[in-house]
Amino acid sequence: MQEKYIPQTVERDAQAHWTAIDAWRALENDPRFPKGKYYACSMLPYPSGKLHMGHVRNYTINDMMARHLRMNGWNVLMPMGWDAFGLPAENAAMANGVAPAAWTWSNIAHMKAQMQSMGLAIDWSREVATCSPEYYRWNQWLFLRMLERGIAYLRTGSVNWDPIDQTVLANEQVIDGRGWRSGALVEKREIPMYYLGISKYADELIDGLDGLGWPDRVKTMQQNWIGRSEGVRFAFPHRLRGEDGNLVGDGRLYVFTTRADTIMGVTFVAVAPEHPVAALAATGRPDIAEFIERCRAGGVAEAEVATREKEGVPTGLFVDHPLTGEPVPVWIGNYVLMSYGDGAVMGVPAHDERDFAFARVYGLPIKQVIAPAQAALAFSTEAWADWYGEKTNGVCVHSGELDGLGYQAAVDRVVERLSAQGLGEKRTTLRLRDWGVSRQRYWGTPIPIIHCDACGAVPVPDEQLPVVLPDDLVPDGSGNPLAKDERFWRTTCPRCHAPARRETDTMDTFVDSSWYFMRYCSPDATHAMVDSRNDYWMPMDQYIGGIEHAVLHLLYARFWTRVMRDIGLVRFDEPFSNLLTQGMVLNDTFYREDDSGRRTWFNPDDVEVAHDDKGRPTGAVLKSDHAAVSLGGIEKMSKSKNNGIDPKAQIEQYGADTARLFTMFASPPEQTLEWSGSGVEGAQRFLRRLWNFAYGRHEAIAIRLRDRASEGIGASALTVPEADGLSESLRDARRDVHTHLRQADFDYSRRQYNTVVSAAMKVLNTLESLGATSTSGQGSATESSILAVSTEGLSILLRLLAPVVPHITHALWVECGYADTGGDLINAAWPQVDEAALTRSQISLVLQINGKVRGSVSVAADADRSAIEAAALASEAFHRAAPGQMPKKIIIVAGRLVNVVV
Ligand code: ANZ
Ligand code: ZN
Repeated sequence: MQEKYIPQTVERDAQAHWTAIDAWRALENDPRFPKGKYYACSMLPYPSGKLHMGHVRNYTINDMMARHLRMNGWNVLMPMGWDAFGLPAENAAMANGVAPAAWTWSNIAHMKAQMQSMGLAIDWSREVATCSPEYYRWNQWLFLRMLERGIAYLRTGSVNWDPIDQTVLANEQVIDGRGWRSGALVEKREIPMYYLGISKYADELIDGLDGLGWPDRVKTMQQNWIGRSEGVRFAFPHRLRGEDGNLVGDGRLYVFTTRADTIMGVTFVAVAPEHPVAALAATGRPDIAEFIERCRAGGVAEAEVATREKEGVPTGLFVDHPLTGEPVPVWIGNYVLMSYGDGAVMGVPAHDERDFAFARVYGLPIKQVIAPAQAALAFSTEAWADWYGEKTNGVCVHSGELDGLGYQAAVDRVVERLSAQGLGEKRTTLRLRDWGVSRQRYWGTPIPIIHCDACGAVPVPDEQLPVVLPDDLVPDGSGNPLAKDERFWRTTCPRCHAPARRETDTMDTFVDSSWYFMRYCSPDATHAMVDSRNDYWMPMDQYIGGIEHAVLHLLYARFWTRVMRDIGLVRFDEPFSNLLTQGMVLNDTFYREDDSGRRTWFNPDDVEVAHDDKGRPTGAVLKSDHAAVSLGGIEKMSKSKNNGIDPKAQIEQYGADTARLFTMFASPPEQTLEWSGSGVEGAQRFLRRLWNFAYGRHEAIAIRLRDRASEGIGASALTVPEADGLSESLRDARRDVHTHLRQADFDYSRRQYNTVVSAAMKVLNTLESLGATSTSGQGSATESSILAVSTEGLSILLRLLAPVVPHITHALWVECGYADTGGDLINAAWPQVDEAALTRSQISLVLQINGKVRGSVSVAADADRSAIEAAALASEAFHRAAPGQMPKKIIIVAGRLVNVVV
């Protein structure tokens, strides 16, 4: 055995060993694992080429879980793959003139090597890269099935158009009205796109959340995103006619409201700029046309619409109030979304905050129709007060027959009146829109459609799948290169065989991540998207990833799974039974500011920080020039703040085990983690201590294990059969070890890995305190007992730590001889708590005489009152402090003290 801990060799050897025995290949129904399957998976990374600390943390959590469960008898699957399509590859291509395919594959190779250096128990035989035709052909195949069922459909939609990147942007790619990448002012455009009908699944997607072991906040985010709201849809009748002489919308202007109880407070109606009534108003009115045009610029993102300055124009048109028949003016409002409800709202400025703001800008009447539950609150038209919008507590006022009614009663009465006239009914409205999947991008899954002049949009026949994406194109920033690549788009119509043109749009990359975790289960299925192996592994038992995917990715995957279910491919509804969202990794930031206020950020590695005696940072200088830099606070590791720590460098310097130990120890998986150089050093020191401890005893332990094995004792060589005869201090030590083991078991089960590590550290402290034995361990009876307890203790410690620091524990398991009888550590049975070791046979009570501490007495742990009294009076301490005295009273505090009053 090496005297010194050299992580690089230890890790290389352990990894080579696991590879040689193909340790991580997961097999369905593997008889070695009686507890059944456990599928634990991390969200697949985008192959940027470099691991960052967020990855390290994510995968270590996953690995710790996987290894722990495996040792506990579970058949664990932990796969890995690459979310390999998407914009960054195109951007890199433009910057470096290299094809996205080549760039992506070389990044995958780099990242895979870095991952492998972490020693993760990944079954690489199941690796999936979403940019490979074997994978994305099934995106195409399922898309065609969705087309057949009407789940996928073609529609013209209003989309965010980035005029510089020449692409449609998702709402979340529009930031403050500008393209997230280009910074260009986003325009609205109408283009034909394919949509997936996720909204049909909305109820299921909400209701299904109930049974999931997910963080509540993620469930809430999904609920809010779907935004199911119960309200009333009704019409304002009118006599407005279009240029063709017909009534616009059959003489009805529909609105959706969740506050039908406020219907008597309507002082205007506002329609979206894209609404047909707005178009009608614009005929012959250039001022209105100009306003509508102005609204077209700017994103369609809701958050943006909600916060923008309220602006509008009066149309000069009127509709009738459905209950009173009074004329109500129609306005065009920039805060009304065409895509929500009916694209029109009843304006109730007294009780809706947006309407209030709008009415204040344009001086529209504000009519109170709800009185607060607390009579003392007054209403004012000057400023908005919180209670105006309160839904459930007020009662109707100034509302005729509704007066005095509460929310629900008023809504019911209004619905009764409206439906009697055939003007309205209760209605559930969704915020969720169908999923537009067309992207005018090269690096994605080609949409399998052929456009024929005669036949229209014709699906590519299944036997022609996959429609292969050419992998040698280099985008140049001027639109989609597929549209310029004749080899790709020139084809013949599958129906009439005339020359035709392939669709050059590709699919949103969220498609790729919607089912890759099922492909892992049957990665080599050539004739089907998934096969029966998927039924074995899925649903996934534990999914692990960042909170940034709380909404879209998880929602799309849940939808996609249901589509697969409806097509008969799977038999479950929910793909992810449990979800763990790991916290972010943070680090200090350092910067200098130039005269114009522009900041340059310096990597913490290049900075030296001075601390005060309480460890607080007092200042920092750049190592290179020794001049001061400013402290920018602790922030999420990011490129923009240059505060990332490169895992590769860390692993090269300290080894993967140190990086793993530090990230697991520094905080529980779901909390943020603050990077700390001294924390890393501490982790390394602990591993050195562990190594040294084992080094000092490995020969003796190995001999003991061999002797006992030759006596046929085998696996029980790890227990301490002579426990009864142990000295009190050795019994204490065993009790410590088993108590920490029990704590660690509990913490493993609740995934609180930081305290698992601290329990292991305490075990090492205990074992170290036993002292060493001679090499043979055959000396005195005491020595042999110490060796027995050490042998057992170290075997527990190594197993306890194996999931977090698998390399060093593997090496020590072998060096100390445990592997000779017990086999590989990765397959070792999880240590069992010895209940007998936990019970204390003797406990020590503080002895007080007249309330003053005079010493202690040792009694049996289960001693009763009279036994404790007798022990106290017989004790040496009592005779010394109060010789010959008679006790007047004896007070006992169970388990703690005995006080003799004399
Ligand atoms: C009148 C009213 C009075 C409203 C009141 C609210 C409070 P949720 O709950 O998010 O579904 N609304 C309806 N369609 C809209 C559209 N296309 N664009 C913008 N706003 C629209 O919101 C429902 C409420 O959003 C509806 O109820 C409507 O305003 C508004 F004291 O109607 B309410
Ligand atoms: Zn045709």
